[in-house]
Amino acid sequence: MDRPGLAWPIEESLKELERLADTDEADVVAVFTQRLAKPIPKTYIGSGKASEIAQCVEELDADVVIFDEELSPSQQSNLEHILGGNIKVIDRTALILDIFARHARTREGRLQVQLAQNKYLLPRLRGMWSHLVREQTRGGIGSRFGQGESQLEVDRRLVRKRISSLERELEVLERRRNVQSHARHSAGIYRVSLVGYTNAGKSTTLNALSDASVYVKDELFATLDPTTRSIELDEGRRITLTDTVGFIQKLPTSLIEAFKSTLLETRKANLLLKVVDAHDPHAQMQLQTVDRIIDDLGAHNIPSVVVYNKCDLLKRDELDALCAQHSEAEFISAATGFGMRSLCYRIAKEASREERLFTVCIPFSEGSLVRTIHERCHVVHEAYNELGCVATIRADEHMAQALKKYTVENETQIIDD
Ligand SMILES: Nc1nc2c(ncn2[C@@H]2O[C@H](COP(=O)(O)OP(=O)(O)OP(=O)(O)O)[C@@H](O)[C@H]2O)c(=O)[nH]1
Ligand SMILES: [Mg+2]
Repeated sequence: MDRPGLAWPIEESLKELERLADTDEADVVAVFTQRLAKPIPKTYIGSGKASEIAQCVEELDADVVIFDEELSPSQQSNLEHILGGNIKVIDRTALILDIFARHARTREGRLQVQLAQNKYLLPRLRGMWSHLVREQTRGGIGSRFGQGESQLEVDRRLVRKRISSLERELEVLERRRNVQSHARHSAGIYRVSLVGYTNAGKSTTLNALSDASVYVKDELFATLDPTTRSIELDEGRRITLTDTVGFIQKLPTSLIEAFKSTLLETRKANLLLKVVDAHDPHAQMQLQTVDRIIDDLGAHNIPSVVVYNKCDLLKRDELDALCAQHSEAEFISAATGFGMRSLCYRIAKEASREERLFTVCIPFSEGSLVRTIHERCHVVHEAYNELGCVATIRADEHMAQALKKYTVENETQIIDD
């Protein structure tokens, strides 16, 4: 529905909805728009438009009508009534939930999707009854709702019970993940998170920078579960790089709530790489959406670098213009390797901003500490004397505290001693 104040032009939003439908293996046979000042409370669209859709649905023998914005439970069932027959009416949220259900691989991912589905389902149970009964014969989009429960058992009480049990299970997994991420945090390793619009090339970038083999596909929401890899930059510094679920405009609130712990991991990063598909005509709108979601997650104070990916698809003059416009950004092609060295250099530069320079003297008895310093800090100068290894290093505050007892004012002090 086209109405004043929409963040995205309606045609663009509908094109994206088509891609979402395509990812969920549905063929789009017709597209309708309506210009209204605000939605009609009972049926979202006007009655004339609803009859027009009903007629087209019959002529084209369509199975599903997808609305680009979230419908209230009553709008959904009223529309089904008007459109008649076996037509299923779903909204963008249900479609995205269905894609997530297809793509969830890990236990945590599956539980998060089930939680989001059940939260979406709860106020819609009455309307869903007719869907579910019809599902027995039709299958397809939306049929993954209420997984594992017989249709007759689906009532509010059971769904509420399921929601609390999913929340409990997720809490346990979250605690476990927090212990792992705390271990990394206390090890003082610089953490970089890849964030960005879905399909921008985050996973491809992670694969290009590490030996990861994260699933990459030209479809929306290929990645749901976060992957972290430890990589060594040229100067010997170790960092972790995390790839996570992509963002989209109108990201359903039930999904944000269910994926909160995964999304909030972003807040623990030292640096955000905002990966943008430079070849997408809507790159800037996508970047704005990403920034809005980062704001909502409370991660806006984390230093960030915008990384324009897929530069191999740009013509030379397009790339030059983009570079001129965004001099602070990085320009890469994760597919061809273009710009990757510069990106690594930039990460190292950002990491060194949080660091200070100091000198330590590590006694010979603490040989393993010298190895740790090489792994986690940037060693500017290193020499050995009779006391041990004297190294001038760049390290973050955390590491500086951990090495406090070995810190010396300057190298001459050691030599004089
Ligand atoms: N030409 C070109 N294609 C790329 C590049 N980087 C990624 N792609 C393609 O873009 C598509 C999406 O890449 P992914 O790495 O899966 O993107 P993502 O950001 O992880 O996407 P989601 O996990 O779905 O949010 C795939 O078909 C990739 O092969 C690039 O630098 N150049
Ligand atoms: Mg991905």
